[in-house]
Amino acid sequence: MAGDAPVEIKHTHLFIGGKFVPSVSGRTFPTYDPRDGGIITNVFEGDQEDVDLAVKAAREAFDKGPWPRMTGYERGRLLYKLSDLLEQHNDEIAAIETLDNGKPYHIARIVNALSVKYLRSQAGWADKISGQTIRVDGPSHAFTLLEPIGVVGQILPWNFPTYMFITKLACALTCGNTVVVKPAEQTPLSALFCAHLISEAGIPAGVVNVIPGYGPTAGAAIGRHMDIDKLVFTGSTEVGRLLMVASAKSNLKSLTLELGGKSPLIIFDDANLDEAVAVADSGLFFNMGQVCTASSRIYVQEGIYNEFLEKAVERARQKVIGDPFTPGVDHGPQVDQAQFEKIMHYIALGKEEGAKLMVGGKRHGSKGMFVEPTIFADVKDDMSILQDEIFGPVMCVSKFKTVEEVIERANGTRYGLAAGVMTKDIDVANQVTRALKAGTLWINMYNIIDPSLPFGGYKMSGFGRENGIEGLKGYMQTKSVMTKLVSPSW
Ligand code: TXE
Repeated sequence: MAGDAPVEIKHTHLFIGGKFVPSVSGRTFPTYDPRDGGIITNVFEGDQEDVDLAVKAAREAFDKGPWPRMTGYERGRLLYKLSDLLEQHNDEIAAIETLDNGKPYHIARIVNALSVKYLRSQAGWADKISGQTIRVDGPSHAFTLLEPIGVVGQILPWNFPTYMFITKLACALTCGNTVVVKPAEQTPLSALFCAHLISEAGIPAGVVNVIPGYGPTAGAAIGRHMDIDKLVFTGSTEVGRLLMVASAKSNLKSLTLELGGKSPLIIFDDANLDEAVAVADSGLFFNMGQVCTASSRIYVQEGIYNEFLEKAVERARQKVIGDPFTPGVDHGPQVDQAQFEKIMHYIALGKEEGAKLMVGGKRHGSKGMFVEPTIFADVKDDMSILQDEIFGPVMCVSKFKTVEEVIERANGTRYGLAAGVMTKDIDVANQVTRALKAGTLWINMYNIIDPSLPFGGYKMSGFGRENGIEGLKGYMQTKSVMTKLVSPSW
């Protein structure tokens, strides 16, 4: 057991057909504590054969089980029960997440509570989603049925392990689908803990199956499976591309892809400066920069550029870095060695390419995956640190003069997940909002999300939307039905 772990790990098996089982191969893999790199525990490692078993269980639960057949009201009731259980166990789940992922414990508690809100919000739709009656040209009565798609594969990232697990389940289950989920190999523990609550809530066996394992094995097996009807993925653009190819080469399963981002936050001269500094700070440094919507390109208008930098640097210096279980710590370790090294590589590249290092830039301490909050100024548009997703605590600040100029520059990456604008001028805010190519736009705020709002990307940040009623549509298919009428229609 690594470090000082204030939570006992009870679940390390795969969860298939309502039971915790070992992997077919008997193999396990370690999951690491990012505070010191030590092994927390070993988890059974799923592969193709385990995915096959999980898909079989999910298929059976979909084709023959009560889940898609029960009324929406009953399904919603079970999901509310699950919400209550998740809420009751929030402290324990948050502790598991902090141990496995490294985010400060108080943040894990807040984010997990937010995911319960998402579950409740979606569950409320369970008995309200319905098709339409449609007037057609002829003596027919026509309507549409909204039906669940079937067995859904979900491949998750490690940055918000519980939130990702719960919010993706919320959409899929509300509509009556069954699922096979692969948590990220870095953070399998909280999903396995939640699996036992899924049984306890009375959600039938086989509706949710959890297969921890690696991407190229368990993940790829989900991607190419002939009996998975839909695939939902959050992760890198590179793997998103592989999954599209896998779909094309297997059964053309439909995809929702939420991929990387390099989101601009544009701060105009007239913005409230202190507020702008605070928004930029949390927009980038929240969760140690491991957020798909992180404001990783900050464009500041020339009139306040120097003052903004001064204040942003001061704020970054004040961050309390340390053990994420220690109260008062707001900056923990990155999730693993690979991410740590990726970030250090980009910091070196930033210096090499001529960006001005204002603060940070080093490892914090001598063990664990801690990176100092880092700010680069005078970053040019063609530098790698302004084009690539670093996914770490590295703020890149650039100066601009005019609205037209900054719109063009802000749109100048392959990504389009989110963007923000800080100004008191409503006309400028409207102009920027409409001109930016991004799935979410924030005005005078950043990184605030809500269960009712659809979420997803433009360009290479992916396609499809999650959450809200639009998110549910991605988990349903439409059947058109016509009935012959013997009397004329009106
Ligand atoms: O992502 P991967 P990684 C970005 C971020 C980060 C980079 C790499 O820039 O630094 O991606 O992170 C599974 N077939 N994001 O390597 O590999 C994998 O097991 C099927 C942004 O962790 O995309 C895990 O469950 N699945 C992002 C999931 O994909 C495969 C969040 C994500 O891993 C697979 C995470 C394969 N061949 C990373 N290979 C966001 N949008 O929030 C891997 N996986």
